[in-house]
Amino acid sequence: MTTATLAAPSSTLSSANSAKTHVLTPAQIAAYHEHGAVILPTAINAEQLALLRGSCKAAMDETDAKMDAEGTDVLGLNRRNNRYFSGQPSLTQPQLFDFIFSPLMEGICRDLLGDTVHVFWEQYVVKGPEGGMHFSWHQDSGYVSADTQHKPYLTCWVALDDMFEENGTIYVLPTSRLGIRSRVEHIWDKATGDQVGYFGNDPGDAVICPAGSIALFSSVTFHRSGWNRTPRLRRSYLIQYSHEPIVRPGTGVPYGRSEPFIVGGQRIASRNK
Ligand SMILES: O=C(O)CCC(=O)C(=O)O
Repeated sequence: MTTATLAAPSSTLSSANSAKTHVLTPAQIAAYHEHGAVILPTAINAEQLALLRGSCKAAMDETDAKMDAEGTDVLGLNRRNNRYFSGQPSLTQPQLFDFIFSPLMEGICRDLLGDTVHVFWEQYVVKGPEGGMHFSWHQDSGYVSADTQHKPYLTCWVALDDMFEENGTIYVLPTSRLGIRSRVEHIWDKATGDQVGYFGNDPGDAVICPAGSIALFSSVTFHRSGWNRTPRLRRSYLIQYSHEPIVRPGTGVPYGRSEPFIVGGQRIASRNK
């Protein structure tokens, strides 16, 4: 499968931002279940793109401040001026709720997860210019401990810049090609801090798309991203929605966050700015 076959005709998204129910076509929903991923080109509008871009710098500054406080340039997956994973930015920048709980995201969640949906995680992923580091092959579920039972959840990866191989876009390995549809054990790479779960030769399908596109993939779909070899930042924003609260075994403590969004088919308007 190529990126072209993962992609939806853009015309199908023309009314996405006002959709109350279906955002995806039946063919896109089927593709998601068959391949573990589907791409919606130019799915968000200019206002939403500006909103997401607008908060990105502040999120990076927060990550820098955490590194400052710990007197380090490497914190978890973060490397100063090089690679940023700025987690849960909406908790300090509530304007992001407008996007997280937007009709567009509601429609996507209804189409792919059904009538019970929780916000599980969100983050900016930024690669610095001229060498922003790659990110290793993984399933997002590989970052959830093996003893935490959970149904595969949904990652919505929003391209905030035009994405291509030179600036370190993501590569997706369709589940239909790999034949793996459940979490596998990952190995921690001490040098990068990454969890790594695939060691084969398949390079995956590069997601080459304009800013504002969304790649939707399951938490058991393998993906990676490349180096940024351009002189500009490469920014993405991702939100993960789960079927259920995902909690640390024996503690009741959520792994990420567990905010009800849709419960029993009813949208819970729980977050206002
Ligand atoms: O490089 C990216 O934008 C993707 C990062 C990623 O794969 C992840 O956060 O799970």
